[in-house]
Amino acid sequence: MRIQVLTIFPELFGPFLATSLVGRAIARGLLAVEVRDLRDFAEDRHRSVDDEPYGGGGGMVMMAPPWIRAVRALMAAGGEGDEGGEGGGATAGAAGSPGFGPWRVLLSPQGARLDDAKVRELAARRGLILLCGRYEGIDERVRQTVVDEEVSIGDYVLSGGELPAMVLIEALSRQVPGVVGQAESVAQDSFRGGLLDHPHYTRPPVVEGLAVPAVLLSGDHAAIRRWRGEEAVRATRAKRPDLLEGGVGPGRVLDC
Ligand code: 4FV
Repeated sequence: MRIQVLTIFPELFGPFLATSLVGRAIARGLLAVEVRDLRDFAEDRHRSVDDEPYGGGGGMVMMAPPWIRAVRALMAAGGEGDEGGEGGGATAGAAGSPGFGPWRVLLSPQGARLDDAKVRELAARRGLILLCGRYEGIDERVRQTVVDEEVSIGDYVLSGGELPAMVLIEALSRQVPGVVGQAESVAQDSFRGGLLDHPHYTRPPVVEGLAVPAVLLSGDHAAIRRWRGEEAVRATRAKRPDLLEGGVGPGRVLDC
Protein backbone atom coordinates (compact mmCIF):
# COMPACT_ATOMS: atom_id res chain seq x y z
CA MET A 1 0.00 0.00 0.00
CA ARG A 2 1.28 3.48 -0.88
CA ILE A 3 0.16 6.48 1.15
CA GLN A 4 1.05 10.08 0.31
CA VAL A 5 0.35 12.73 2.96
CA LEU A 6 -0.08 16.47 2.38
CA THR A 7 0.37 18.73 5.44
CA ILE A 8 1.91 22.04 6.51
CA PHE A 9 3.54 20.20 9.48
CA PRO A 10 5.48 17.30 7.91
CA GLU A 11 7.76 17.21 10.96
CA LEU A 12 4.87 15.82 13.02
CA PHE A 13 5.09 12.47 11.17
CA GLY A 14 8.78 11.62 11.59
CA PRO A 15 8.77 9.76 14.93
CA PHE A 16 5.42 8.07 14.17
CA LEU A 17 6.64 6.67 10.82
CA ALA A 18 9.90 5.47 12.35
CA THR A 19 8.50 3.64 15.37
CA SER A 20 6.90 0.30 16.24
CA LEU A 21 4.55 -1.51 13.88
CA VAL A 22 4.27 1.24 11.27
CA GLY A 23 8.03 1.84 11.39
CA ARG A 24 8.74 -1.86 10.88
CA ALA A 25 6.16 -2.17 8.10
CA ILE A 26 7.81 0.70 6.23
CA ALA A 27 11.31 -0.70 6.86
CA ARG A 28 10.17 -4.07 5.50
CA GLY A 29 8.67 -2.42 2.42
CA LEU A 30 5.16 -3.60 3.26
CA LEU A 31 3.95 -0.01 3.44
CA ALA A 32 5.17 3.15 1.68
CA VAL A 33 4.36 6.53 3.27
CA GLU A 34 5.55 9.83 1.76
CA VAL A 35 4.91 13.09 3.58
CA ARG A 36 4.92 16.28 1.50
CA ASP A 37 4.85 19.90 2.68
CA LEU A 38 1.84 21.69 1.19
CA ARG A 39 3.83 24.95 1.25
CA ASP A 40 6.03 23.50 -1.50
CA PHE A 41 2.98 24.01 -3.74
CA ALA A 42 2.18 27.56 -2.63
CA GLU A 43 2.17 30.14 -5.41
CA ASP A 44 3.88 33.08 -3.70
CA ARG A 45 7.36 33.56 -2.27
CA HIS A 46 5.85 33.70 1.22
CA ARG A 47 4.62 30.12 0.65
CA SER A 48 1.12 31.22 1.76
CA VAL A 49 -1.51 28.52 2.18
CA ASP A 50 -4.21 30.44 4.06
CA ASP A 51 -6.17 33.67 3.70
CA GLU A 52 -9.08 35.55 5.25
CA PRO A 53 -12.56 34.10 4.80
CA TYR A 54 -14.89 35.64 2.25
CA GLY A 55 -17.92 36.87 4.14
CA GLY A 56 -15.82 37.71 7.19
CA GLY A 57 -15.78 35.84 10.46
CA GLY A 58 -12.83 34.80 12.63
CA GLY A 59 -9.93 32.59 11.70
CA MET A 60 -8.29 31.83 8.38
CA VAL A 61 -9.24 29.48 5.53
CA MET A 62 -6.84 27.30 3.55
CA MET A 63 -6.62 28.45 -0.07
CA ALA A 64 -7.62 26.05 -2.86
CA PRO A 65 -4.81 26.60 -5.43
CA PRO A 66 -1.94 25.14 -3.33
CA TRP A 67 -4.07 22.03 -2.55
CA ILE A 68 -5.12 21.52 -6.17
CA ARG A 69 -1.55 21.95 -7.41
CA ALA A 70 -0.24 19.61 -4.70
CA VAL A 71 -2.74 16.81 -5.27
CA ARG A 72 -2.32 16.99 -9.06
CA ALA A 73 1.46 16.86 -8.65
CA LEU A 74 1.19 13.78 -6.45
CA MET A 75 -1.27 12.22 -8.93
CA ALA A 76 1.14 13.02 -11.76
CA ALA A 77 3.96 11.43 -9.75
CA GLY A 78 2.39 8.19 -10.84
CA GLY A 79 0.48 7.14 -7.77
CA GLU A 80 -0.60 3.55 -8.05
CA GLY A 81 -4.04 3.03 -9.49
CA ASP A 82 -7.47 3.21 -8.07
CA GLU A 83 -10.56 4.79 -9.46
CA GLY A 84 -9.59 8.08 -7.83
CA GLY A 85 -8.93 11.01 -10.07
CA GLU A 86 -10.71 14.24 -10.67
CA GLY A 87 -14.42 14.20 -10.39
CA GLY A 88 -14.40 10.40 -10.25
CA GLY A 89 -12.56 9.98 -13.47
CA ALA A 90 -13.10 12.66 -16.12
CA THR A 91 -9.80 14.55 -16.07
CA ALA A 92 -6.90 15.89 -18.05
CA GLY A 93 -3.42 14.45 -18.13
CA ALA A 94 -1.94 10.95 -17.93
CA ALA A 95 -2.11 10.63 -14.17
CA GLY A 96 -5.62 11.98 -14.03
CA SER A 97 -6.82 9.85 -16.90
CA PRO A 98 -10.12 8.15 -16.09
CA GLY A 99 -9.77 5.44 -13.51
CA PHE A 100 -6.14 6.13 -12.69
CA GLY A 101 -4.60 7.54 -9.58
CA PRO A 102 -4.63 7.25 -5.80
CA TRP A 103 -7.86 7.67 -3.82
CA ARG A 104 -7.87 11.14 -2.25
CA VAL A 105 -9.09 11.37 1.36
CA LEU A 106 -9.62 14.64 3.24
CA LEU A 107 -9.54 14.18 7.03
CA SER A 108 -12.32 16.37 8.40
CA PRO A 109 -15.11 16.40 11.00
CA GLN A 110 -17.58 16.41 8.08
CA GLY A 111 -16.39 13.03 6.88
CA ALA A 112 -17.78 9.53 7.22
CA ARG A 113 -16.89 8.20 10.65
CA LEU A 114 -13.80 5.99 10.58
CA ASP A 115 -14.62 2.44 11.78
CA ASP A 116 -13.35 -1.09 11.14
CA ALA A 117 -15.40 -1.42 7.95
CA LYS A 118 -14.10 1.90 6.57
CA VAL A 119 -10.52 0.93 7.46
CA ARG A 120 -10.86 -2.31 5.52
CA GLU A 121 -12.48 -0.51 2.58
CA LEU A 122 -9.60 1.98 2.36
CA ALA A 123 -7.01 -0.77 2.96
CA ALA A 124 -8.25 -2.47 -0.22
CA ARG A 125 -7.06 0.49 -2.29
CA ARG A 126 -3.51 0.43 -3.61
CA GLY A 127 -2.91 4.16 -3.32
CA LEU A 128 -4.13 6.90 -0.99
CA ILE A 129 -3.47 10.64 -0.77
CA LEU A 130 -4.33 12.01 2.69
CA LEU A 131 -5.11 15.74 2.90
CA CYS A 132 -4.48 17.20 6.39
CA GLY A 133 -6.24 20.52 6.96
CA ARG A 134 -5.44 23.27 9.45
CA TYR A 135 -7.04 26.62 10.42
CA GLU A 136 -10.82 26.99 10.31
CA GLY A 137 -11.06 24.77 7.28
CA ILE A 138 -10.34 24.38 3.58
CA ASP A 139 -11.82 26.32 0.63
CA GLU A 140 -14.85 24.29 -0.52
CA ARG A 141 -13.52 24.13 -4.09
CA VAL A 142 -10.80 21.73 -2.91
CA ARG A 143 -13.55 19.21 -2.09
CA GLN A 144 -15.18 19.89 -5.46
CA THR A 145 -12.00 19.27 -7.46
CA VAL A 146 -9.40 16.99 -5.83
CA VAL A 147 -11.14 15.08 -3.01
CA ASP A 148 -12.80 11.68 -3.49
CA GLU A 149 -13.88 11.14 0.10
CA GLU A 150 -13.91 12.80 3.57
CA VAL A 151 -13.17 10.76 6.71
CA SER A 152 -13.62 11.80 10.35
CA ILE A 153 -12.11 10.11 13.40
CA GLY A 154 -14.80 11.50 15.66
CA ASP A 155 -17.28 14.27 16.43
CA TYR A 156 -14.88 16.76 17.99
CA VAL A 157 -12.77 19.51 16.42
CA LEU A 158 -8.99 19.19 16.38
CA SER A 159 -6.52 21.86 15.27
CA GLY A 160 -5.32 19.80 12.36
CA GLY A 161 -5.86 16.68 10.25
CA GLU A 162 -2.39 15.28 11.02
CA LEU A 163 -3.35 13.19 14.05
CA PRO A 164 -6.43 11.80 12.24
CA ALA A 165 -4.12 10.89 9.33
CA MET A 166 -1.79 9.05 11.71
CA VAL A 167 -4.75 7.21 13.26
CA LEU A 168 -5.81 6.14 9.78
CA ILE A 169 -2.27 5.11 8.74
CA GLU A 170 -1.86 3.02 11.92
CA ALA A 171 -5.23 1.30 11.39
CA LEU A 172 -4.46 0.68 7.69
CA SER A 173 -1.01 -0.72 8.45
CA ARG A 174 -2.58 -3.50 10.55
CA GLN A 175 -4.57 -4.60 7.48
CA VAL A 176 -1.49 -5.09 5.33
CA PRO A 177 -0.61 -8.81 5.20
CA GLY A 178 2.54 -9.57 7.15
CA VAL A 179 2.55 -6.38 9.21
CA VAL A 180 0.89 -7.84 12.30
CA GLY A 181 2.49 -11.13 13.40
CA GLN A 182 0.24 -14.15 14.16
CA ALA A 183 -1.99 -13.31 11.24
CA GLU A 184 -5.03 -14.46 13.13
CA SER A 185 -4.59 -11.68 15.69
CA VAL A 186 -5.97 -9.12 13.19
CA ALA A 187 -8.88 -11.45 12.55
CA GLN A 188 -9.49 -11.58 16.29
CA ASP A 189 -9.27 -7.79 16.60
CA SER A 190 -12.14 -6.08 18.33
CA PHE A 191 -14.98 -5.09 16.04
CA ARG A 192 -13.98 -7.67 13.42
CA GLY A 193 -16.84 -9.98 14.49
CA GLY A 194 -18.86 -7.00 15.68
CA LEU A 195 -17.72 -7.64 19.26
CA LEU A 196 -15.31 -6.02 21.68
CA ASP A 197 -12.31 -8.09 22.73
CA HIS A 198 -12.36 -10.55 25.64
CA PRO A 199 -10.36 -9.73 28.81
CA HIS A 200 -6.62 -10.47 28.71
CA TYR A 201 -4.43 -11.65 31.62
CA THR A 202 -0.70 -12.31 32.13
CA ARG A 203 1.74 -12.85 35.04
CA PRO A 204 1.68 -12.40 37.99
CA PRO A 205 -1.22 -14.78 38.75
CA VAL A 206 -2.57 -12.56 41.57
CA VAL A 207 -2.65 -8.76 41.53
CA GLU A 208 -4.16 -6.69 44.37
CA GLY A 209 -5.81 -9.91 45.53
CA LEU A 210 -7.36 -10.38 42.08
CA ALA A 211 -6.66 -13.81 40.57
CA VAL A 212 -6.57 -14.89 36.97
CA PRO A 213 -9.79 -16.74 35.96
CA ALA A 214 -9.09 -20.45 36.60
CA VAL A 215 -10.23 -21.51 33.11
CA LEU A 216 -7.23 -19.66 31.64
CA LEU A 217 -4.87 -21.80 33.73
CA SER A 218 -6.74 -25.05 32.90
CA GLY A 219 -5.04 -25.87 29.61
CA ASP A 220 -8.50 -26.78 28.29
CA HIS A 221 -8.37 -24.83 25.03
CA ALA A 222 -11.97 -25.51 24.07
CA ALA A 223 -13.10 -24.19 27.44
CA ILE A 224 -10.80 -21.18 27.08
CA ARG A 225 -12.21 -20.34 23.62
CA ARG A 226 -15.76 -20.67 24.97
CA TRP A 227 -14.96 -18.46 27.98
CA ARG A 228 -13.35 -15.84 25.73
CA GLY A 229 -16.37 -15.82 23.42
CA GLU A 230 -18.79 -15.42 26.30
CA GLU A 231 -16.63 -12.69 27.85
CA ALA A 232 -16.49 -10.83 24.51
CA VAL A 233 -20.28 -10.81 24.36
CA ARG A 234 -20.50 -9.79 28.03
CA ALA A 235 -18.06 -6.91 27.50
CA THR A 236 -19.90 -5.79 24.36
CA ARG A 237 -23.31 -5.95 26.06
CA ALA A 238 -21.92 -3.93 29.01
CA LYS A 239 -19.81 -1.36 27.12
CA ARG A 240 -21.15 -1.16 23.55
CA PRO A 241 -24.67 -2.58 23.34
CA ASP A 242 -25.08 -0.65 20.08
CA LEU A 243 -22.68 -3.13 18.47
CA LEU A 244 -25.06 -5.96 19.33
CA GLU A 245 -28.00 -4.36 17.54
CA GLY A 246 -27.00 -6.24 14.43
CA GLY A 247 -26.88 -9.45 16.51
CA VAL A 248 -23.79 -11.11 17.81
CA GLY A 249 -21.01 -11.41 15.21
CA PRO A 250 -21.39 -14.96 13.87
CA GLY A 251 -17.73 -15.72 13.30
CA ARG A 252 -16.70 -14.59 16.72
CA VAL A 253 -18.92 -16.72 18.93
CA LEU A 254 -19.33 -19.72 16.69
CA ASP A 255 -15.64 -20.50 16.54
CA CYS A 256 -15.16 -20.24 20.34
C1 4FV B 1 -10.87 16.12 12.18
C2 4FV B 1 -11.65 15.14 12.81
C3 4FV B 1 -10.69 17.51 12.62
C4 4FV B 1 -10.99 20.60 11.68
C5 4FV B 1 -10.43 21.94 11.36
C6 4FV B 1 -8.67 20.33 11.33
C7 4FV B 1 -9.83 19.75 12.09
C8 4FV B 1 -8.96 21.78 11.19
N1 4FV B 1 -10.32 15.57 11.10
N2 4FV B 1 -11.51 13.99 12.09
N3 4FV B 1 -12.39 15.26 13.92
N4 4FV B 1 -10.04 18.34 11.76
O1 4FV B 1 -11.15 17.89 13.70
O2 4FV B 1 -10.71 14.27 11.07
O3 4FV B 1 -8.64 22.19 9.89
